[in-house]
Amino acid sequence: TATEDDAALPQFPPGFLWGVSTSAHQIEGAVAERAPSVWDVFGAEPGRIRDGSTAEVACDHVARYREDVALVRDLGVDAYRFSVSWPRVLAPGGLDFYDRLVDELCAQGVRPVPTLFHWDLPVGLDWLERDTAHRFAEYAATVAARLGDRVSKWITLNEPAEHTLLGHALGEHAPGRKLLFDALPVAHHQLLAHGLAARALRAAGVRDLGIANSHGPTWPASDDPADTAAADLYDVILNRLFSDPLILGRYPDGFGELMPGGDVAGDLKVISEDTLDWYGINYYQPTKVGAPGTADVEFSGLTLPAELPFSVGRIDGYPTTDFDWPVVPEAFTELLTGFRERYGDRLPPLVVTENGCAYEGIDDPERIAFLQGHLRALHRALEAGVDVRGYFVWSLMDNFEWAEGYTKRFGLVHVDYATQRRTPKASYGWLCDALRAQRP
Ligand code: GBH
Repeated sequence: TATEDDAALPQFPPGFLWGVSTSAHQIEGAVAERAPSVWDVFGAEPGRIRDGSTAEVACDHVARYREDVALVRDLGVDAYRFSVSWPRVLAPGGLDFYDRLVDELCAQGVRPVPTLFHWDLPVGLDWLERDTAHRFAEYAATVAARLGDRVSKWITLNEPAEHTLLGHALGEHAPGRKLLFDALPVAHHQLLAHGLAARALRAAGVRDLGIANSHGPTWPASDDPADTAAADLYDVILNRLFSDPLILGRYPDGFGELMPGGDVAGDLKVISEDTLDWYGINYYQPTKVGAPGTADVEFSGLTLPAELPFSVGRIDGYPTTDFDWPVVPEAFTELLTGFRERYGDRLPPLVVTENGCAYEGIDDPERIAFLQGHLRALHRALEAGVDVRGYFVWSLMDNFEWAEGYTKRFGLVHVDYATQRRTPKASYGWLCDALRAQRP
């Protein structure tokens, strides 16, 4: 029928990797069984988390991982992207949990895809310190030694850009620093951590390695040169500052000089030489940027300091999610084709490591429309010749949404936090059917 056609997705290539994503701090709970992280400290400070909640229990996933893996299996995806909590690995026996999780995933026929750092830095470490990059590489080797017999696909870091911006420049995330441009060493040290960890993982035999970076097109507020210049700068800071060093081995003009360490050229070799088998993109929305003071200095509920050399404005004319982010699938096509245009043959295969939206409700037609629109947009990029190998929905289930606490729900599965009851949403059923239709 016409309705079924409307619901259908175009056919994706054979071997395209379908998955769902989560992260440790957002779902695990069981905080007493691990070392403290900067998010524990930050989350305990009054006023930091919108609903005054903590991630102490979250989805109680450490206790309920079997039920959660069954939900992944029943959804019919190939892979599950989760993160390993560095503070848990530091605790005695801390790797045992990931050992059990990986065993369970393998037993249920789901491919484990661990991310080694998703923002929950152990207390005592600091990304302003270069040494943290070396410590990260040692930690990566420890995890690979334990899980590498069953895990082939690895991700080093999640969104170093957001961790730099929100955690160290604007103070909206842990560790809560407001350094503005003085946060740049945090970017460099995370990139160096990726490079050093890649060396350690290569030595452990890893041949399927990626990073997950947040990216989105930057739309200038107008054709006015002041606006386009501000938009270019924003694009450099949020996008190219991270993708250029990884893919081209150099920083955008003017930024290498601002980085710490004395041998930035040497570091760039470590960052870029044989460190990626594929490049992961987390996409949520485009951003409209203008000269300072031209747009509202408001983005996703946070007010940008007026001294920044750009301002971020509302994108009108599109539906919005509960986060107030505009839903713009065509910007996803633009982003993916833009990567291909910018990097050409130097671009590794892409994997979409996160894409999703916040909406209330177990009956969630908006999420179905979002996913359908974005998967069609991804398919258009494939047709245009962009090599995209996989797509992971953020998120498997509702979880602790950082500074928003439990007020934003990104899950395909609803979580009732009072009872920890999991209920698949309408979007879960839709994706399950859509994936079945993809199978030969
Ligand atoms: C991801 O980060 C995280 O990896 C994940 O842990 C988190 O739960 C998920 O997304 C949902 O938030 O300039 O107004 O357009 C967030 C990705 C992308 C969010 C850029 C803020 C900019 C807002 N970020 N976006 S705006």
